[in-house]
Amino acid sequence: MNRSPRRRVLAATLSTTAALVVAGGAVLLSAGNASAATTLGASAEASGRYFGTAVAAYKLSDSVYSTILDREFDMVTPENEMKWDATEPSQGSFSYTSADQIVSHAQAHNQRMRGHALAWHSQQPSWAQSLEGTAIRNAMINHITNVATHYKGKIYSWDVVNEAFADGSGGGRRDSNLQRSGNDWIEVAFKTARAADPAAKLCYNDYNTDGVNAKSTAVYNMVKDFKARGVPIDCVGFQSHINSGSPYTADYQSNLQRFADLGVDVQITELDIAGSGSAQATTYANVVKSCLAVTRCNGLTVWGIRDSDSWRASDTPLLFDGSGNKKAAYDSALAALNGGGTTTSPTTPTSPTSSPTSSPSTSPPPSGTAGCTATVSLNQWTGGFVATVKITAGSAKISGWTTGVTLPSGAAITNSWNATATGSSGAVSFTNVAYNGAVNAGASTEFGFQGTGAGPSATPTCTAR
Ligand code: G2I
Repeated sequence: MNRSPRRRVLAATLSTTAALVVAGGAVLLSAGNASAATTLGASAEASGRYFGTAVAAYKLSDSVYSTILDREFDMVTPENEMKWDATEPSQGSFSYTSADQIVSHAQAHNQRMRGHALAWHSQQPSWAQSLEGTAIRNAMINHITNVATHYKGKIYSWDVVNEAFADGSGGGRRDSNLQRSGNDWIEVAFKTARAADPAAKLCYNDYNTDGVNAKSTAVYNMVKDFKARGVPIDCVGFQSHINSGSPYTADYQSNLQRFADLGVDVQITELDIAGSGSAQATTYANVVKSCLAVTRCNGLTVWGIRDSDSWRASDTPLLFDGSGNKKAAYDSALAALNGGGTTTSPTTPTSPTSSPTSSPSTSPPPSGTAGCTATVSLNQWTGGFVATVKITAGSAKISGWTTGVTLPSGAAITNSWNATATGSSGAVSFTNVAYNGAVNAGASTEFGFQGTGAGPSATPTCTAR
């Protein structure tokens, strides 16, 4: 495999995280009880998800803050440090000190990173705010290329474009210098990010899109169009800043699901819920349950740790009080994570399922039996692809897996992660690495690979040990 040093660092980080989870699971099993995990991150990982938080670099030296961060969370979003004004304060001059500090902390504590945000009308440096037309377009492309390249291999998912749609009933784009550069600025941003870091999931992220409404439907139509035209988009972020003006609604889950049905992952990216006591706790549980009920909901991120860390501190919207104590909302979110069980059985693969004659059997074991199944989701562009393969155990825990894919003629694998590949063209098999072989009944794990040419079109085979 053509693995870069950065890729190895990431793989090592991920492996340690997963090993801890697996080890934890083994302990629980040997104890012979159904004890649930006791932290947000571990509980989310039991269903193949993450639980993250926004982090401010200057708070990492606060031991109350960092103790909670490292105990509870397995995903980190820099609250401001990766934004345009922070990373390119003067044109062409890049500054990564604060963001790098957060990435280093995350790597040292087995946490993955959500990158936030590459292209946004807000928090642009003053030099960019004054640009229009071709000048802002080229500045955006250069910015995305530099920042996504700097963090290549270290980012689980990027908020490539943030908050590009207008509020209200019109369902249109928000006016900005980026929008005035041409309606195609969003797809240009996604293509630029893909070229710079092909392995990162690329997300569109917005607020007031947390139920079915004119704004979320406008985003939905854009994602549908992007998928139809092959614009590289992998996920949609739902910020979920919930308060009386933007409440949790009964269609929260079905809204997530309709996006997932387009063939993208969904993520809760900036969760905070104004309020206190049991009302707040109930809403936290509802949001968590909604994510757990959607197979392609990868995880949740809260927008800060303690209420006092929140950008809306007076709303007391987070899971820990100002002293770092767990609130009722924390207990409720944790209980929902533990009660939510594992991800549901695999869905129909999002890739076409033509069956080349060389392809091995593609029939999964019938439900209710042991073994494993595999599904692949593909992001393809002219000349290349990234494949994410999800392995799901059947009705019994498995201790290892091997999955087979058949690449079309002319295609070749250039890189893979979280699995060991045998072969690089034609029939290729992937076997678990040390940390992700054990998969509990009904639970899932993921690995990925990247290649040139066209991606595999048939459902992968899966053999369990
Ligand atoms: O506005 C809330 C969030 C909405 N979605 C996108 C997020 O990126 C956004 O985050 C917030 C941060 O939590 C705030 O911390 O974005 C704000 C700016 O739009 C951030 O506030 C800024 C203050 O406005 C600045 O005065 C301050 O210098 O934080 C900066 C760094 O502390």
